[in-house]
Amino acid sequence: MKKRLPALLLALALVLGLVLLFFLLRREGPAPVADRHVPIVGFSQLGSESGWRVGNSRDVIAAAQRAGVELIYENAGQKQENQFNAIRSFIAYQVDVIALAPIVEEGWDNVLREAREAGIPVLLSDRYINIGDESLFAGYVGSDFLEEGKAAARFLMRKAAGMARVNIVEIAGTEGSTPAKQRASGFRDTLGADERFRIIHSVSGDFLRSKGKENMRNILARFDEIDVLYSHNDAMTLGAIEAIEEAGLSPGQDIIIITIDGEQGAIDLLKQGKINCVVECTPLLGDLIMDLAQRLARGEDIPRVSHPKERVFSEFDEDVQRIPPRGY
Ligand code: GYE
Repeated sequence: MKKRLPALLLALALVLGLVLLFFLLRREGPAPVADRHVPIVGFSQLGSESGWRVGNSRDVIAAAQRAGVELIYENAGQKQENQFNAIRSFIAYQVDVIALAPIVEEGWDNVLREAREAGIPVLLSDRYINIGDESLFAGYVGSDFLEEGKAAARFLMRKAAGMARVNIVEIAGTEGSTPAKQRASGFRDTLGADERFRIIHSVSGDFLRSKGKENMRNILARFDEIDVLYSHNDAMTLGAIEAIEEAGLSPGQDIIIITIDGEQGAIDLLKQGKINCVVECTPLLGDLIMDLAQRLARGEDIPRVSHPKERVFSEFDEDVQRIPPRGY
């Protein structure tokens, strides 16, 4: 019995020493594992349909590198089914945050419920969704498309002052997508009850240059008196302008051209007088996305909606020739 006492004391001292060491290391030692963890973000991009989209992908990838975020990038090639697959793979991989640029508004309930069950927050970027339970996503970062449609109409009202009749053709974006829906309704809301403005034809060009050209060719064959082309994005506008020129008409003169995005190609045509108005929609959302994703990864709340600052470029500006390079 007596011989065991020193051994017990020694063991006790050892345990005390270890406990002390543990607390010392905790205070001054390396950061806790949770703080050192590099956030992993799974980004489901919807496709590569336009220069805007390509610029958006490039910007998100660069912003992730700047922010020290590990990015898993999946491009769905314009198919919602592929976005479902990407999200499910992010869940299997146990990413910290899912960033989703949804191609259309409907159909996300099931897959977002799966993300919720896995405890992974979802950040919407670029486009919005229509969903019964809005708590299935944490927030949205992207443009105010309704305002873009309104800005397009405000330009037209100014440009058309003194015109007795304004026949408009509209080439719209992907059916069921937020920008296509809201750019159409914002435009109509602002033109309002003024009967001079008549939208004589509206067709979807799926945000693709090739379909912009094809649609415009058909429109020119079918209608004689077109005063305005309102096109939902620059890619389709560039295609439509090709068709207008092939028909022997002068874009910007014979037909007023209003477009949305602000790609370099469209700004160049504004400078040449072939486009009359470019409503800016910036794809440079990467830094904003990374900032919000990092906050979500830390378990913080984020604003429900974040819009970037945007402007309108038009022939009414004094300094059109001095618009700096756009970067997309
Ligand atoms: O205007 C278009 C792209 O969702 C805002 O999608 C985006 C739109 C953009 O293809 O060029």
